[in-house]
Amino acid sequence: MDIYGLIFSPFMARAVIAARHKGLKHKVTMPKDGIKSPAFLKMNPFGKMPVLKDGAVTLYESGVIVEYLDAKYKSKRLVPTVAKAAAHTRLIAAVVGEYIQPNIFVLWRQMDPAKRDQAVFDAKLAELKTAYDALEKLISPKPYAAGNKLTIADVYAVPALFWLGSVMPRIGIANPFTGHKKLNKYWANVKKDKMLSGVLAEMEAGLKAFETRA
Ligand SMILES: N[C@@H](CCC(=O)N[C@@H](CS)C(=O)NCC(=O)O)C(=O)O
Repeated sequence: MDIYGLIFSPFMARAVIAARHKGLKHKVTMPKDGIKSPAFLKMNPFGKMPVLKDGAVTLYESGVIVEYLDAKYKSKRLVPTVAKAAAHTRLIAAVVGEYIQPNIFVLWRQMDPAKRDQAVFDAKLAELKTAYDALEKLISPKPYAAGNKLTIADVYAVPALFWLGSVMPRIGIANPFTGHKKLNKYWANVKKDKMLSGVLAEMEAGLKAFETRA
């Protein structure tokens, strides 16, 4: 299968983590004419990454891709079958997807104080803090976000926390998890996981290349 895009995109990283967790053979590629080319727009009319091509199936939207991979390739399930456990993993994913990732992007785009709408910036920072307070209550780093198995909670949390760790020091918040014992422990656990730390290294290199591009 092909996953189109650049891995430093958190949405892209969700798809890649899901595929790698399941041991699916895949290629991560940037389409040669970019994501706004007519050929790419045929696969995703919004011209955004990721796009998954799995045989005759072409999909966009990271959440849909992750759910598709989990439904089609049933080993190493990302969403537990028991309703309560499933809801718990999805709740963590939702907090990350709705309240962490979008707010980090707003802060990233407004890192330069001269180009900042301070009221928006402050509101997004406050919402972000509420979100990781919520996450601190929800996660149980044993060692993964929802327990002893990697789930959809990690698929969402790992890329978002990578972005959090990259953006926050640049706006003067060295360790956003100060006072968040479980989040600190979780992040240390993530770095010990071979597959996840490999993804993080690729995200780091990708973000650096993007930010220093000519
Ligand atoms: N809701 C989409 C968001 C995808 C998205 O915004 N991708 C960004 C990369 S982080 C993108 O491709 N942006 C390029 C653009 O909008 O031109 C998903 O979950 O897949």
